[in-house]
Amino acid sequence: MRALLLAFAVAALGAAPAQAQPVVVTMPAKLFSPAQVTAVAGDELVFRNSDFTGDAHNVRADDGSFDSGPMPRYATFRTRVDAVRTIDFVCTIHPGMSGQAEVVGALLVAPPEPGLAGEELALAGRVPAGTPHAEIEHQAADGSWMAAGHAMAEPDGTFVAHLRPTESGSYRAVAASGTSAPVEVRVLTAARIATRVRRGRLSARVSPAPAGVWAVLERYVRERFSWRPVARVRLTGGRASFRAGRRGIARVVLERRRGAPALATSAAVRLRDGRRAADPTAGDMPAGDHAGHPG
Ligand SMILES: [Cu+2]
Repeated sequence: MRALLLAFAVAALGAAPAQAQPVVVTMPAKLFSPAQVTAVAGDELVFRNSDFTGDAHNVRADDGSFDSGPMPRYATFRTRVDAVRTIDFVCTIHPGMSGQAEVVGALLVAPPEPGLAGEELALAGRVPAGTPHAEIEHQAADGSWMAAGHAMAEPDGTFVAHLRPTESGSYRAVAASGTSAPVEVRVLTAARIATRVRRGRLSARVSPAPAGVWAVLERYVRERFSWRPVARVRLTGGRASFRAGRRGIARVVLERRRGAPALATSAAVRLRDGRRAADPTAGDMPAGDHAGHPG
């Protein structure tokens, strides 16, 4: 079931065919493989007798909604599943040869890796082919579901919703056909970057340490009044190290890929002694404490 969901996610992120997707179950021996499948309402279940021994099989729904009749070797049986429900099916020839199809109104898949708070995350999913869009809902602390986003669906019902969650939580997709099972979206709290300067090297330590992130060394260029990236390394075990020299002001920025918005930015430091420096580009920001507020 998990592998199937991931396959859906990949399908949702790639090119989309313009029709409902087949959900394939093979019969490689006296068993259904996979024995548990998830289909979206309107999908086609496809059963294939792939048993090389030459045994005939069949497939019959317990609720009487389909019956393939005898299926010789290499035979295929297709049936559309429209209503949201759980269908138990068996091969009547072989005792114990059974499986289950869960027909859902919507599917949602969470990213396998946690993101950072505030970072854009893609949640792939599927609604019945021809459904124009899916709503994404987030579970609030009191257990109620709140609108969290919206995704346009491809003609085949696949969609990708882009969210910027700030904390871990449960999400689900909602369409006219029904609601997906909730998925857990994991979000790491905003990363903090500590820096240290020693003998012309600037070392950065990031916690919590996200996976698949680049650390970028930026130098302040006075003539341009701006920060400029000068080196870029993979963050490994939460650490990155740069040859930075001993002059000027530098800082470290985390990014998911080149040019993506910064996930976190360190304080600016003087390379001469590693002391914290005021960020020269933040000069117009209110700094320090105010004596008080009027009124
Ligand atoms: Cu059988």
